[in-house]
Amino acid sequence: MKTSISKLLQTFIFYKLKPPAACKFLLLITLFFLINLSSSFAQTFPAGFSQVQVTNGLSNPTVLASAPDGRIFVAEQGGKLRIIKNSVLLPVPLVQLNVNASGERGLIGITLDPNFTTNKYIYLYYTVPTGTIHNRVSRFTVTGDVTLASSEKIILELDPLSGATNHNGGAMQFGKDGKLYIAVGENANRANAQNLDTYHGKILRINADGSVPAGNPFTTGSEQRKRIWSYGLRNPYTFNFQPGTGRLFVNDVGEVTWEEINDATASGLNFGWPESEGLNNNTAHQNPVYTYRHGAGDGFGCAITGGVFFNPATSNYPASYTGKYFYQDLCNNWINFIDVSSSPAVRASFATGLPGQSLSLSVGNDGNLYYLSRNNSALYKIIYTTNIAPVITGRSTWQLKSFSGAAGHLSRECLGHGSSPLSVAKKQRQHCRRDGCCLYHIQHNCG
Ligand SMILES: [Ca+2]
Repeated sequence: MKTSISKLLQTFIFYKLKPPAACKFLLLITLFFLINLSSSFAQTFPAGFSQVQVTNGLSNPTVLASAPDGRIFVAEQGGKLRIIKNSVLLPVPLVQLNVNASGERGLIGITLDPNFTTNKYIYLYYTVPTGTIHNRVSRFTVTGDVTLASSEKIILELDPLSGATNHNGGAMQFGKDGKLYIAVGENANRANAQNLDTYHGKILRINADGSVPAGNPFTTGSEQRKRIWSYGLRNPYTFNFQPGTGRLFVNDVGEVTWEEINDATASGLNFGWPESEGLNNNTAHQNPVYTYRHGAGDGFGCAITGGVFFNPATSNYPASYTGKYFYQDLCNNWINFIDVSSSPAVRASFATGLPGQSLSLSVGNDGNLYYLSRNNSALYKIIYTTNIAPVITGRSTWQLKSFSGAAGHLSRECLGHGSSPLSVAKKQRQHCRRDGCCLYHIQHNCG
């Protein structure tokens, strides 16, 4: 954070303004512009939106989770669960697991217990490196900024993996029903997706202790079958429940043509893989809510790596974004959103030119979108600031070295110095740029 901000604040322009003839109070509007050093990404956002790097220094990040206490947990593929606390990446991981991190394996899933504030439970999805290599879901208990490995309680052992190291899934989240939903990839064996006697290629629904809950679609047969919620999936790397409605959207990474966003709210649905992909006429298969093609450019891609309903408890984003489903792609460095109130869902652009290999798009407790970039080993948040045109009403020789702030409060402030000995009576932010730096309206006593 400190590094990124200092980089952003290296350049400014200030205006010298002459005082009016008669003045009890001089209203000084100081305007400055920053050269956006991240412009090499040529990022674009809607007016008022900009991106802030929260931290870098993450090693192959795979997924993030926001805690109610404000901490952000980021899983590193190699087995460390890192903590970002007050925008600082703590050097000591919350927990470090011994994992197999070949290909797409490793520490690839995290979710917090709905009662995390009181029970401190987190659930991790990782690849067990010894014996028969397989993915496992375990619960750990957090104590402060530490999780003792000895607190591990194994919740569910998934089926053995083949030699293929890809298509592991990993997403987990509790539903409104208090059940734990788990996304499992088909382990690069497409037949797994339609085989109800393997966990591979499925969305699972289990009790928090791993047992089979009431209400699943298949009530008899193998242990795997009884835990299946939906099937016909290839690599559901991420999914998300809509707050309030409990609507469940699963982002399924496609093969060579289509990426899918599937509505898995209802039980027992077959999303078609490998018999179909994208929109199709097979009535046995559930068509995606939205599907986009592989290819170059905004709206096209290679692998859907994040998707989230934008329904935060509070946010300063414009209300028009509430209820939209934001999603991202691994290859073309964009974030789009769809309006799911219409059918078919309508796509809209949101951000382009983002850092490469972005994933785990999430809504933070502060009402901002967050995501990870593997290329930059970094965590980003997307902020919105009101866009009020500056009005220059006075002049002075005040010099601003730099100011920056986030919406609603002065989160970072690097005050410069004034060449005139004026005392600031009131400072009010007027406008924030997309790079996170703001213009302030400064009223000071000139008498
Ligand atoms: Ca499908």
